[in-house]
Amino acid sequence: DTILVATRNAGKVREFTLAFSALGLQVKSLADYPLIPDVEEDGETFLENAFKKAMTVAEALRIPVLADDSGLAVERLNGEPGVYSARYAGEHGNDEANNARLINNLQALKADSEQYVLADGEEAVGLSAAQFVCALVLYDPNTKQSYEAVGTCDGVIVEQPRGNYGFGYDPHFYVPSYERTMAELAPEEKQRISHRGEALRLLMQRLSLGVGH
Ligand code: ITT
Repeated sequence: DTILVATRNAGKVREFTLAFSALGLQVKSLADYPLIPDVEEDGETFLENAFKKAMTVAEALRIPVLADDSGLAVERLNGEPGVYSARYAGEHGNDEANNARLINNLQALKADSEQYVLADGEEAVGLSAAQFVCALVLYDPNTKQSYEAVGTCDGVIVEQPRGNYGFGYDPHFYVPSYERTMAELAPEEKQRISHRGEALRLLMQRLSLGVGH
């Protein structure tokens, strides 16, 4: 069996593939449907955007679709970049440019920084508390039912990037309880504590209980 995730983000695809393989499900993404146009993400919340992505693609293909809208909310930036996380450095930005903008904006505040200990005994300069958010919507075009879930993960933005796992803002997202950045956590570990992992577990619960809209 397969499940279609309406995303063109390769990092998300890797994480969903890992999560769904445990359930014997194969993941397809919009990389397998190059003719589906990009859905404009003009919602004010992660859930609105996830719903729009899931419904648009599901109605076009007439099959159930899962969509993920996610991002980073940074306390000292009043919740930015939020729903603009993917476009923080502009429409044609990439992870590297987004991370550079994030660190520059925080350094420009010249706010007090804090020291955090890393697992190898090194110290990291913490610039602000932050939260990852992931909104998931599964939409079934046959019943017009949708199932939603939101997961969060708390951390600290650190100045120096560390780690090679993950994607996006992971190298700058320090998880205090692990004394590592999200990019230093193996995929299975990230899934256990991440916003996406939490949202997925909640979604599965709601699906099995039939709690949809
Ligand atoms: P799709 O809309 O095609 O799914 P996208 O990359 O545009 O892909 P979003 O609009 O949801 O997805 O933007 C998510 C942004 O937040 C993007 O910049 C990601 O790098 C970042 N992000 C989301 N989840 C993350 C995670 O687990 N670790 C690091 N960064 C993450």
